[in-house]
Amino acid sequence: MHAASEELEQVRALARQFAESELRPNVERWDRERALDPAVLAQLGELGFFGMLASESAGGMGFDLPTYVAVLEELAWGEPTVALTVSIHSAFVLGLLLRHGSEAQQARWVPKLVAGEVLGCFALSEAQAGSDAAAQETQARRDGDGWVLNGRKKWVSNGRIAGLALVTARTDAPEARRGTKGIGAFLVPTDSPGYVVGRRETTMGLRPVEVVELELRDVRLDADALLGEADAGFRYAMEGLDLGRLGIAAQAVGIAQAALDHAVAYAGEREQFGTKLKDFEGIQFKLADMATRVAAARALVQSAAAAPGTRAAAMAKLFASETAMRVTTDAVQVFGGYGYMRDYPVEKLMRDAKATEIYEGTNEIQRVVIARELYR
Ligand code: COS
Repeated sequence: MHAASEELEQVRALARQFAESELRPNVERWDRERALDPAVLAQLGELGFFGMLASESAGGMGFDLPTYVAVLEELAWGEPTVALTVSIHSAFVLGLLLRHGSEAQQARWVPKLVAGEVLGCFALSEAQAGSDAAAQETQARRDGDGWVLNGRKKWVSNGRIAGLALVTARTDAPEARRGTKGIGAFLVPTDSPGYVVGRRETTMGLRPVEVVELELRDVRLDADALLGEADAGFRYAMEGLDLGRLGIAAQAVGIAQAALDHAVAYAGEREQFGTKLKDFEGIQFKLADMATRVAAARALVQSAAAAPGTRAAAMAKLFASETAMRVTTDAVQVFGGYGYMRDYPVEKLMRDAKATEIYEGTNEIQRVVIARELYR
C-alpha cells in the first residue's frame, strides 16, 4: 500500500474505534435528549479532531483532505452530528482563518480552535435570503476603526455553544439589497455584547445539534474582527462551502454505511416464512444495490478530496447525500414494521440523511453550481 493511503487507513481505523466505543452507545439517548454529552466535544479536542486541517507546527494534525474526509465519515458512522460539528468548525472557521486570517488573528484564535477550547460556528444564512446568499441584509457599519453589526441570521448550528462565530454582513451601503461584492466576513466572539441567541429550531433529524436563530444587536467589533478584505466575504463563504460540502458528503457516506451495516446485520438474523431475510433474492438485490451505492459515493468523495474544487465538492455532496437518502430509506424497508419504530436505529438515520440533501446548499443549488462549472 502507498504510504499515504496506509496512514489514511490507520487514522480511519482510530476514528472508527472512537465512533464505536464513544459515540454509538449513546446515539439513541442523544437523539431523545436533543444534546450530545459535552464530554464528547472535550474528547474530540483531546484527540486532535478539531485541528485536523491545521499544520503540525500550528499544533494541528496536518491531515490531507482525503484523510480528513475519512475521519468525518467514521465520526458520522458513529453519530452524524459529531461529524457536522467538526466539519463546520474546520471548514468555515479554522479553514478560512488559516487561509485569510492575519498573523494577529491566527495567533489569537488558531491555538484555541485547534485544541477545541473554542468551537467555531458559521452564520451566513438569513430567513429572507435563503439560498440566495448574496441577498443577505445583515449590516456591518464602520465605527471609527472598527465595525458595528446589526441583523438576524438563521439556521446557525452550534450558535449557542460556539465561542467564535464567523458572521457575514453587508459592508456596502445600507440601501444595497443584493450583491456579492459588498459583503464582509467577521470573526465575532460569541460573548460580545449584542450577540443574542434566539429560538432553537425543532429539527426532523440531527437532533443532538442545536440550530438557532441569531440576532446581532449593535455588536461592536474592533478592526481586527474583519477577516481579509471588507468586500470579499461572499467569496470566502463560497470557499468555505467548497470544503464544507466535502464534509457533508463524507457525513452522508458515514450515515449510509451505518444504515447498510444495520440492514445487513438484521437481514442476517431475522427469519420470515422459515428463512433468513438474507436468503430472499428480493432482499439480496436491495442489499447489493445499497452496498454498491455506498462504495460509489465513498469513491467520489475521496476523489473530490484528492483533487478539490467547487465542482468536485458539489458533485460529491449531491451524489453522497442522495445515496444516504436512498440507502437509509431502503434500510428502513429491510427492517419492515420495526424499521419505522424508534426502538430500532434506522429511522433516525433516515431523518439525519435528509438534512444532507438540504444544508450547505440544497441539492438544487449543487446542480446549479455543477451546471455552471460545465461552461467555465
Ligand atoms: N469559490 C471562490 N469564489 C467563488 C465561488 C467559489 N466556490 N463561487 C462563487 N465565487 C465568486 C465568483 O467567482 C464571483 O466572483 P466575481 O464576481 O469576482 O466573478 C462571486 O463569487 C459571485 O459568484 P456568483 O456570480 O456565482 O454568485 P451568485 O449570487 O450567482 O451565487 C450561488 C449563486 C447559488 C452559487 C450561491 O448563492 C450559493 O452557493 N448559494 C447557496 C448558499 C448555501 O449553500 N447556503 C447554505 C447555508 S451555509 S451553512
